[in-house]
Amino acid sequence: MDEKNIPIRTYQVCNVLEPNQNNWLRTDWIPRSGAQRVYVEVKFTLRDCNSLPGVTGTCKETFNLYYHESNEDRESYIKESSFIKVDTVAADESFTQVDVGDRIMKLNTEVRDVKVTTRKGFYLAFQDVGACIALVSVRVFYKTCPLTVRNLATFPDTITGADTSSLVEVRGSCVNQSEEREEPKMYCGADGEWLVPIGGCLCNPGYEERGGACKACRAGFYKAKSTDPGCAKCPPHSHSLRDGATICDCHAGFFRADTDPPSMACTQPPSAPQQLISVVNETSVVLEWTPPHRLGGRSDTSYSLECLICQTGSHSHTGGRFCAPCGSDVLFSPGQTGLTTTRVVVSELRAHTHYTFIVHARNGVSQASGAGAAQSVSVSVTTNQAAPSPVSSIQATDVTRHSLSLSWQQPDRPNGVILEYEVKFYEKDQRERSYRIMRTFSRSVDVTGLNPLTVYVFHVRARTAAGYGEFSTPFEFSTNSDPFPLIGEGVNSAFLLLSVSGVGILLLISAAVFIISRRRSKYSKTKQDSEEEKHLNPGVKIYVDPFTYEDPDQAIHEFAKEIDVSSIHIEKVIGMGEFGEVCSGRLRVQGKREIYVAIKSLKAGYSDKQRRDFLSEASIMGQFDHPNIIRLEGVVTRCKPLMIITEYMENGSLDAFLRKHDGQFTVIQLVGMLRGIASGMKYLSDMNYVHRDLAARNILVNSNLVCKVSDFGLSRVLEDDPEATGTYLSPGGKIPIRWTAPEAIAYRKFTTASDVWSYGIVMWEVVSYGERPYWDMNNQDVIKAIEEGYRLPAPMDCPVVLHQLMLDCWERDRAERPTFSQILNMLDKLIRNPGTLRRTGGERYLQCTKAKTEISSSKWSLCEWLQSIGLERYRDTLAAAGYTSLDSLLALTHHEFSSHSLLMALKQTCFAFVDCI
Ligand code: ACK
Repeated sequence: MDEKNIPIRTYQVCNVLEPNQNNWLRTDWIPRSGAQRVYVEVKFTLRDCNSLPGVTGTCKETFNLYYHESNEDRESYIKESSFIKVDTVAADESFTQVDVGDRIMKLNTEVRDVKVTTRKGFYLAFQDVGACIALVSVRVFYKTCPLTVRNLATFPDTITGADTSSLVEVRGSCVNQSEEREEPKMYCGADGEWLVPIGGCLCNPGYEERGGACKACRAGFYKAKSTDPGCAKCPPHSHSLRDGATICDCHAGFFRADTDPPSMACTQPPSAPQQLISVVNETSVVLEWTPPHRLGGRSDTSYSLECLICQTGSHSHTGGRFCAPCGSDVLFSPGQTGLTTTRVVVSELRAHTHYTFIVHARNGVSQASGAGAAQSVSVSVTTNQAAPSPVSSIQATDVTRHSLSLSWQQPDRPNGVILEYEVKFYEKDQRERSYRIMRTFSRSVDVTGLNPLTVYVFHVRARTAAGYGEFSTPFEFSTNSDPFPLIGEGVNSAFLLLSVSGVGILLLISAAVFIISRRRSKYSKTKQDSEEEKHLNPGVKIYVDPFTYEDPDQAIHEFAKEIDVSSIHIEKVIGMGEFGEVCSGRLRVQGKREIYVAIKSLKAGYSDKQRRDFLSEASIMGQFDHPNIIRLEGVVTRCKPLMIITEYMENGSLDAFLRKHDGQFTVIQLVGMLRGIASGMKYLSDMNYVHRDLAARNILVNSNLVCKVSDFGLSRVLEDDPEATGTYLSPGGKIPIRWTAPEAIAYRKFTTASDVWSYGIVMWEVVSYGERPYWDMNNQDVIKAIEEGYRLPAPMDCPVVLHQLMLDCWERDRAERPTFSQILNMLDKLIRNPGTLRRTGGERYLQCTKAKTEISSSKWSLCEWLQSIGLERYRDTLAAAGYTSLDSLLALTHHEFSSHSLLMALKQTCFAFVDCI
């Protein structure tokens, strides 16, 4: 009976009373089936010898387990001696008690293992040597490490090794849709357990690991490389429609460059570059533009420049001009293609020639998209006159003791008709200490009066209407000892000496005159308000004050064109003017193309004076014709409301425009705007017109960043400008204090020089992107601070040269201020040499911070500190106000501090000032 009282069959033996027992029981042949170590689990019961009375000496409590390896599955007789003993098996302590009737049976389970490697199979045998034993069951098995998938590699069911310590190395195979990363390997231990896996596989592109298998990426996802961690969502502007995508396709209109990784969003080519401006300087042109409005989602925008040389003609390309590519002799700096900066200097152009420059913007997908002309902007320019280029080579012939004949080629770029050549030469030993000059109309000259056997150095230069070009490089020729023919013998060296010393004296005198004139004034003394002088100057058009006309309508019809109201199409209101609304709209005059215009109207119910004042602006504007002065298209006076029609300026007034684009322009662009304003003001001053209300709010800006002076009229300075104030002095009207020169505030001395002062303020407004001059100081404080010598400081990042120009415009003595013509020259020079704009006063603010530490350690005197922050010119003023030491400043309360206008101004100048204190 077994534990559950079910009858079972057992092999039994119990010859405990007889000595020398040797009873064998043998199994059938057991095939090895590839196993190398087999396990034998034996279940048996064994009688305790003590429980058997009278058996001492013969009774045993063990049996022996044997095995015999064999290829034969039917061996009928195997000798006992051919069996190998596995073990002597004893009953275990932990046997199970089984009640069998009135007896308690103890069922033992013992497992033994044995290496079987030599034959196909084996037999087991049990030897009893005198125990009372029943063999209940024998189970024979071997162990395997079961089939498994690790690191995406499948490892098969593997039979363990022969020894208890042996490890079987197994190579895995990659699962479907995967590839080997590193040879997948694992060891199968003797106990049937796998050890740590080595290497493994990775899912193929388009597949990711899910539950130990490689599954296709779903639509909308992709996996590009097997090493990518998993399927990723398609990047912006792309999609995948089917499962298993290795890359996402771009949406229509979006592209991917060959070098773009699949994880990058699909992108677009850039839009056209913007705001291309050109500044012509003789035969070079500076082109500058701003990056495209739309970069297409990429950061690899580059530009290339197309240069076309154009002749005016009947051809339809480029606006009725015939254009051909510029020659290879044109220079582009820093280059013509692959540009990453937005400024190019084009030089070596021909003088007096029309050019068209096209700036193309491209990026990595421009080619893929097949995009062409849409991404470019162009500008047409005409180069100015320029001096001829240097003569490149000189030859000497007919050389004798005292003479030689010199000849040369015309310069490569004469840039005009050559009027004459100048030859300069000297003895090489003398260097240029004494030289002779000869002039000739032809390309050769006979030089005589030379010393024999002497080396001479020759330079030649050409002159056109534009002036002299540069001298050629030096060419050396030597006279010889040949006496024949002695041309020009009469010119001896004494004459040479005389002429040279004459030239020297002349040079000395002119240098002295130059130095003296420089000493007198930085800007050659100007007759800022010498109306008489201009009246005397024939050919200069003088502005006519419309108020000198008795009948104001006569003035208006003299200077402005009457426009038929039916040709005006008003579109929208853009602002409020002094006399009524300002609208934008279109004007179509017969025979001309339609243009955009601004329309100012005079509101109903006006007085006679208002009508006159309103129309006076048109009468003034109508007299001007300059690219930097707002152009009058005409007036409507024959029906109501009265209107003044001017050209339309897309970007509105300059102050608001700059505030809107704070920090977005290059210094060159800002200087370009200032140049435009200066050019307009020069024109006005040449016409003897004094503007009186020059301020950034009265400058208008068009879509090409061209600035034009506007807001003309006589009464308006006194009445319509909200900046003008009537509370301070001015029996004659209101004055925009912050923009007005001190003499104009004090005794209404409005002149071109006071316009120059206002221009300096406009410069400051432009460079500070529309900041309010003198910030929140009140008008009284501004007047006082100016009186005490305070001037606006350089705005952030303002080039030192520009601030110096502002300070010059703000000279107390109006005769010391530059003229608009000088300002214009100066700005042109800066544009030609942008390097000069590089130095800014930024370092002063640094020094301010430094001063703070120095002051707290009381190392500095007041004077030293003012010096360190570039404000030493205020020392005397501070001293006069009783501040002679840093301590006296430190003792100031905040209230006292802000009640002193100069200190207030200083505070604004150096924002660290308060902190310093
Ligand atoms: O700053 P804004 O837009 O520019 O607002 C004022 C407003 O009308 C009242 O003067 C605008 N404005 C005046 N003249 C013109 C013009 N010719 N083109 C465009 N805007 C103009 C000005």
